[in-house]
Amino acid sequence: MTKRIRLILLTAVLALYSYATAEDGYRLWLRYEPLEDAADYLRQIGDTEAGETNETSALAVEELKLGLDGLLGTSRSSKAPKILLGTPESNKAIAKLDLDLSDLGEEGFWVAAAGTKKKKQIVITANTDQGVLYGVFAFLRHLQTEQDLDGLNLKSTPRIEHRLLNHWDNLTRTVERTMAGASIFNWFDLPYYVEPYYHDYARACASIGINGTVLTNVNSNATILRPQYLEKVAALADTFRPYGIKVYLTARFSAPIEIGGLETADPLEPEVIKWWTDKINEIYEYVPDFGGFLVKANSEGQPGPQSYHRDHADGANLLARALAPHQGIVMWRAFVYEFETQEDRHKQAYTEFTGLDGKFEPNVLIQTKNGAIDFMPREPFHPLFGSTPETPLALELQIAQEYTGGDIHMVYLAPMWKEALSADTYVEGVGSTVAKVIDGSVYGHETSAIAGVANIGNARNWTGHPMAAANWYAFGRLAWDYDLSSEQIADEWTRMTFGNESSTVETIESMLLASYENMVSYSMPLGLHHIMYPGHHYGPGPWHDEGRPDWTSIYYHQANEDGIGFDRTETGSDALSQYAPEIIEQWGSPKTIPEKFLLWFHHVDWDFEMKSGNTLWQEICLTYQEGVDGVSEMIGQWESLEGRIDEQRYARVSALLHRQLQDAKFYKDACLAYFHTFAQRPYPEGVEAPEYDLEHYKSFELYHVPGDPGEQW
Ligand code: GCV
Repeated sequence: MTKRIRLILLTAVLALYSYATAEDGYRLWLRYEPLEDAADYLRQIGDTEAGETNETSALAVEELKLGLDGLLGTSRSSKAPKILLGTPESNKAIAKLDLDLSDLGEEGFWVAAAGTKKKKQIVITANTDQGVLYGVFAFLRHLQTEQDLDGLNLKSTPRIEHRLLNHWDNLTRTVERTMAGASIFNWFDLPYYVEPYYHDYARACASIGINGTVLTNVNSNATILRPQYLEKVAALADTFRPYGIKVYLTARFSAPIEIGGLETADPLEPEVIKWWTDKINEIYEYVPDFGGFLVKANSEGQPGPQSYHRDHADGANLLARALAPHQGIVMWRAFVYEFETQEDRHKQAYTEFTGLDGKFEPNVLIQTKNGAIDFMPREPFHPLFGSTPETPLALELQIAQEYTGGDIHMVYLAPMWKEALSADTYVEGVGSTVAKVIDGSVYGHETSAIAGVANIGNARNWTGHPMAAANWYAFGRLAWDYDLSSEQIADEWTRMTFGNESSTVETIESMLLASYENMVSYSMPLGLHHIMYPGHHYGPGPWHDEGRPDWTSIYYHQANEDGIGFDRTETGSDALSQYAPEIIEQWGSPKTIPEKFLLWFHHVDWDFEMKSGNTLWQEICLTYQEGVDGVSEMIGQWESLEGRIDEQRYARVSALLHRQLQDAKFYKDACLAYFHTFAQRPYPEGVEAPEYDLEHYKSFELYHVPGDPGEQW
């Protein structure tokens, strides 16, 4: 072998080695790296005594071993307290403890110090094996984040029954509005080849309590319902089942025509009813625990019952009746609006669905986005929440960052979701929060659901941006317990993902927690909304005025020489009247509305005096600038971590933050240059005036933006 070949071989081996050992993000928050205080924990954690009965309990045992071996090393002292793992049925030692598990339900868990002073034990138990698996993840999280074991007592049950990811994944493997690569679902290879990473996906979901997944895009055609595809769905369902994850599909309303050979999809036609009943029975033959359907109907070009002069209740009930014998549910989306109608888009879903309240079958939930327009960086909560006493509402959040910087910007979304969840609808008095509407407690509904539009693709680290995994994590944690704070979730995720070194943790947490407000400030501050670039939605387009009015920007910001903002009070579209009187009173005046929603509900003079004493124009400019400065600060914070973060993640986040800064500046400059044409007032001190004239920003185009549906068909 020549010297040169030896060198090449050596380089290749080294490259392979560094690839294999690199911190590529694949393990997400389940890294189980050795703990600094391992010795201390080892005195308190001994062998595991498990009751093992089925696939799920075997997973719990395996996960616990994997976690403990990673965090503490593989040897355990026989003198240290034993871990008793299992249900009272599967583990006699736990049965002997005679614990009261009556408040844990089907999925709750209890992880606690047990035994006597002399014979200490740790018990991880639940009523079901699924609960035990959740308990294991909770225990490992406790250790991974270096929490104390003294007085260990983690008892938790989920607040919401169905906690789902919604994949906007097409069968072609493109993914709508996600930038993390192609779809993780390799349909062509299924069912013959089940990718090993499907297990890792399910495991990650289970670790944060997600218990369902909708595999297909709400805009998908009906192909998924063909037998050839149902076989593939069954293979995924079999893989996910042991992790407690049910599969759901989207149901294209015109399926009876598209794949059934019928001439109509009219929900009241007997042949259509028969077709769906047969189809649903067939699905259950493939997937006995199939969760049900998610449906986008009569929205953005999708077919639906209104095409046959029927209403949404007729459509949803058609599917619900056929699913009911199998315990399946229908999540019928409230995201419906038409451009033919003159009504403010903000008002349409409320008008539509409050009118149908009481007409839905009990296994129908109306799945409603957090706000009435469309996952804008900041929206007031959707007025439908609390307005359908007879119908359970599911909350739909978007984990994918369609309007919040794609997969390029570091934006931790928990604060946005907390804002929606904790918003008070006042429908049944103070404290009727959106969270309590969706968990069913406000109106006593038994079924409850929450959905997050997934930000996952086949990127090696699942979410593309290393920090975007925090949003997947936060969604799951909030779906389980919406009372967790953004800070706590950020703390857990950071420690699990980057380790427990205190200044690293503090720095990353501070970046995460500032990131949401920064993004709102540099993109759509003070209640501005829907001013993004059309089509791909990445970057600004406040000038956009072509095509469907309700898809333009000018429809929403209404800027003119007098001022800016959408008047949704009595003098305008009156969308505000869809909220409770307490809200109308507070939000009805530009003087009393929280300024973060000002331009959402009011058309305000450029010289309107803000709480800060600035004029509106000055405040807009200063807020945009603050957002940009916030990103610069994040860069400084990140750079302070150089050498303390593995190179691979350090470099990727660094590069992305620099791009984010450039984008933030562009957003600010483009919007200010455009709004300045109306405001015609000087830029206040402290604000960098746009570098170029408006034409420069208007003429800038991005090509082939990932996730843009315009690129996919
Ligand atoms: C899946 C917005 C998005 C669409 C999305 C739609 C929806 O309009 O831009 O990509 O379609 O919302 O939620 O149905």
